[in-house]
Amino acid sequence: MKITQERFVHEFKKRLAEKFALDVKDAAPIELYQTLVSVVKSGYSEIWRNTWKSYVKNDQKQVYYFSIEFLPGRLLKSNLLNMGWYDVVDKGLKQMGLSLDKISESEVDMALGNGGLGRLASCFMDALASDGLPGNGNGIRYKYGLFKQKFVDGYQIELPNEWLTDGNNWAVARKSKAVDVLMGGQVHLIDNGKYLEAIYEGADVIKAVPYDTGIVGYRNDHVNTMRLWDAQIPASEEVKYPTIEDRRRVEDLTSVLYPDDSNYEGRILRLKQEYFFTSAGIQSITRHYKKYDRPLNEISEHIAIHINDTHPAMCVAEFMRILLDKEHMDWDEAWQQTVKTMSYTNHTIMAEALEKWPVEMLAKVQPRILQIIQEIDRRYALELEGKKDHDFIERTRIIKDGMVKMAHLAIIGSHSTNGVAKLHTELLENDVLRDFYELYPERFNNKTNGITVRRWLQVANPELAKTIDQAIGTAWRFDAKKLHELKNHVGDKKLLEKIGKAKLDNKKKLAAFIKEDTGIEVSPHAIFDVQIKRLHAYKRQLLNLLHIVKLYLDLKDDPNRDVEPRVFIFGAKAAPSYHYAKAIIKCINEVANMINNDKTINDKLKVVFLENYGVSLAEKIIPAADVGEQISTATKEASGTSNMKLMLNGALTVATLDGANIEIKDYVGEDNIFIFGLTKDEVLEYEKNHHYRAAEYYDNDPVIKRVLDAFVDGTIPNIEVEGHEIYDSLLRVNDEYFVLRDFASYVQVQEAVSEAYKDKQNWNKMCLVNIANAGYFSADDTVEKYAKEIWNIKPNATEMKGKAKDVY
Ligand code: NBG
Repeated sequence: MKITQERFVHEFKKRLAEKFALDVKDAAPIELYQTLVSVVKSGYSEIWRNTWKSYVKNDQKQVYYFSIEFLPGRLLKSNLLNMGWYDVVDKGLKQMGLSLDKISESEVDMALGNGGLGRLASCFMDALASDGLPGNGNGIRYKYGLFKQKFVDGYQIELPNEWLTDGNNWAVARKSKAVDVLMGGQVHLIDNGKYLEAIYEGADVIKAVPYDTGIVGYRNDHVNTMRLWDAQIPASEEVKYPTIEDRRRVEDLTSVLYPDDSNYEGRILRLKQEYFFTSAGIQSITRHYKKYDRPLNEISEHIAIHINDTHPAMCVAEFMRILLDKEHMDWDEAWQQTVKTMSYTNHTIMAEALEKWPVEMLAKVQPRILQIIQEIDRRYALELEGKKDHDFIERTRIIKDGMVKMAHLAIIGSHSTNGVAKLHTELLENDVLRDFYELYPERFNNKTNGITVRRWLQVANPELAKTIDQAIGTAWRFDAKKLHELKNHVGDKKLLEKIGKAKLDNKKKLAAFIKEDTGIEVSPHAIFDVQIKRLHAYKRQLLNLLHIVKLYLDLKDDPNRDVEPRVFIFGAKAAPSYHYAKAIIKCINEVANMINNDKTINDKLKVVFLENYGVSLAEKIIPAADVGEQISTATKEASGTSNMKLMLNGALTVATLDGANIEIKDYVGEDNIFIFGLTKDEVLEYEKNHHYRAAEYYDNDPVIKRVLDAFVDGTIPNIEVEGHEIYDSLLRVNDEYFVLRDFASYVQVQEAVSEAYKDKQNWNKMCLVNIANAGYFSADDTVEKYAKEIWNIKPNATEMKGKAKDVY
């Protein structure tokens, strides 16, 4: 829909009157927000319909991206930008005395994920649409998103995140597209003379209702769908659930994201969720496919199904179930189609995340799926007999010692397995999944992660985006790689100054937010040093904290020390049952209290831990960051994506040679990044030979000793329990993540950071080099590679990209 300022204002007022019987001046922010959403939605609804129709008309191959997490964040600004409406709406709202920024704050983040995995899925959704590719999301519509984090006395408290209180304004419920998912009970296979019929007895029938959200492509008249499933009770089954409690048992299936799986009940609920959204998705895909009378033995030429991490691995078995039980295909043909249709991404080598389910549990949740997995496993072992030795088969089979290994199911049942950064894929091939790589070398490939430059630069950092436009024009807004043209401007002092100015303005804004949110006063002229990600031992927020304590103790010794003032900013949630991570949060908060209230250090150090880290908070922090901390133990972080977002916004990275940091270093060059710490080979060597002795570092390095003692000798107040826990984890449990081993090297590189910051012009030049290279991590390009090399899907024939360029 073509929009002008006048038309927008007219439409907005009309809808506000219709919806709420209000004038602009009487409307509350949430009413303004809901009105704006309805205008925006109507602006793309026709394109949404047409996009879908064109897929059908052109019989286009589509990909379905199955992910147990999606973290879209707020959609308002990003939709406006992608539709090309941003400026018109911004001005129209101003004309009515309103502010887009303020209205946008009324939108509750759609926080249906934990961290990198979910955010990547959402960046990919945006990129699929912006590339004009036929791609659909498939996930769960949790009633409660990731918990809301509060700090009380420095401790993390988890509150429910009721994101649906005001309804979700973007999604459309499509009750007519509901499907039934069967769970529990028993199954019998009966030979009816023609085929084996699966008879279910005592199974629960759950109605899966899809909620569709339009995913608007960037200025290309293309809108895809993210489909999230809700669990309800089918009318036919209502009598089975007479009480509210009974009903709740069913509806709770989609209540919370990652129910606490520290107990049996939590684990079984999680497994049910996995089957629920997998089955609902596969059923709706096959139902749609059949509508057009296409032969099922060609289905892999028309659809691709992507298994995002192991949670949707049951796709393999569910797809087989439909082809075998419903379509009566023979096993070999069904298997061939399944393997050709499925592809899988691994997102971590941490053993805890490679899911395994007890056979007994799967039998309870879906006995037919267990049967099919057992048969896949049996045939797998049979086929390898005589070709591979016994140990190999036992190591790689799907079911072993009463456990079902979901990663093995995903690899054996798909034609592609990829890692998410070069190093990660190399580790999969040579170490974690070595056997499978030996068996199926052609299935393995790397797809380094990417981010959507639209949200993370154009929306989050309009100041910098404009500065870039002035230097190199606007083509980068369509093709992020073009940011590399900035490299021709490294000597442009005016531009460097402008980049510095944009950063300073963003820091002032963040400083104001910090003051309002926490009461802490920080100077925008200090270095803003940022670590934002999930709290996990391997990500080593603790290393950052030890360094902060060192700097503080140095200042206590000599308050006049010449140090570059720094503000350390943290954002992180810890899993509710992850005790150690919560102890680290408590310690960071207590160190922050101690430092921020100590007048003797003349504001040279500040520590700010912002509550409730999520996509929207990240959009405030990242544009203001000078330094990004990417300090995981080498080999442990599969890729990282905040590293990409931060560099894109002109932050310099302090990094170990881990995940995508290595590729960042290769692009920007060693002079424009701060590398420290053990390498992959050194870490692997330590892990193999067990000759690391953390205590030696404590005994031999007086700085380490002094810093660690501060955790247990009362120097840092209020951490009697947590301080000891951390001290013990490093010295008695021998420091699993080599924090002490990397400490000296970390301190050294941080000194180099402080030194570099003194020369502002050179610092800004380094920022520019980082921005210029960040376009190589655009999700648009990453997704294009998935499309070509894995899914074999093509953009819509009448791509609008070129056209949109002209109107910009
Ligand atoms: C995470 C990795 C990150 C990676 C994201 C996206 C999981 C299971 N894995 O390093 O830890 O960037 O996935 O690939 O959340």
